[in-house]
Amino acid sequence: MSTAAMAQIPAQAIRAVTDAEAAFFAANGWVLLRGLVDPGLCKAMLERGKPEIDRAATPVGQWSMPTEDLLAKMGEAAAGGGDVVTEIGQWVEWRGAIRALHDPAFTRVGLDPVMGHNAQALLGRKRQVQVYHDMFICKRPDGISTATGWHQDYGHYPFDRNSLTFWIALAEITPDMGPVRFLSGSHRMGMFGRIDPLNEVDIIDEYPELGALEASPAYHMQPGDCTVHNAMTVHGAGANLTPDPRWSYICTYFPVDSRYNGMPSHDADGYGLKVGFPMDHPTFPKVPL
Ligand SMILES: O=C(O)CCC(=O)C(=O)O
Ligand SMILES: [Fe+2]
Repeated sequence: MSTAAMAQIPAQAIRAVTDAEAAFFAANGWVLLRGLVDPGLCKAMLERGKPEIDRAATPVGQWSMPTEDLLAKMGEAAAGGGDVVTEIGQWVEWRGAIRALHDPAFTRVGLDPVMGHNAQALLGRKRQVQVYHDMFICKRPDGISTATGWHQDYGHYPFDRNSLTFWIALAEITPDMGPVRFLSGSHRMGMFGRIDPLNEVDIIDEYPELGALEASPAYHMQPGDCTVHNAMTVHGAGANLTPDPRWSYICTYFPVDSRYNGMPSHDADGYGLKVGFPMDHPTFPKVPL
């Protein structure tokens, strides 16, 4: 971020969540936080992230790599401490701006103490949190990136506590760009397995009771607006049917007392973590420090 751009970002770049927002999150498993992040900081993140997306090795829209190979490739990069850009069909992502690169703009958001306090307020636990993963995401335009299938994040994470994800709009996102939607109350209905957006199982076919839940609106979002979802909340997104890319940044946090469960993961392999112990490694920074 240039010094001039940095100077325009206020010291308080993230606002605190309100009690009403925390109560909504507890009841529904997700919440929309209007104006969470300073728009100037979102602009800085967008400027830094856009060129990274062009590093995707796979040609646009020609994602054909088998899931295992893709995950292995991401794992190698992460275990080597590096960032990685991957085209996964539903989006193209740059993973590791904070964890691998300590990028100043992304770190400014993800490691802001207010984010840590917000995560605690929403999870309803007074425990410091740690960044699990962070991703700058582009859902490609004109339906090139496919819809994000309904899924629950919990089954993908190699630790034993509940966690949550902040999903921040970095540019205007209209309803037909595929903003993330949530099945309200699904966070209280148990585990629906590791149904991966990368495999083609329809979670609502598998668990018809989910079909009775109300889906959240496809919100029209401005830069800095954010949705947060509980790792137990079923969520998905439509394809981006507009000619403009859908730009967002995701940061996932887990409580510091979480224990590593040893499940292979391209975000956690290669750091010497011990099963049954906290994930006390600098690649999962603590917030607030
Ligand atoms: O950006 C999307 O379409 C989905 C994101 C998602 O699954 C997540 O943030 O957990
Ligand atoms: Fe997800």
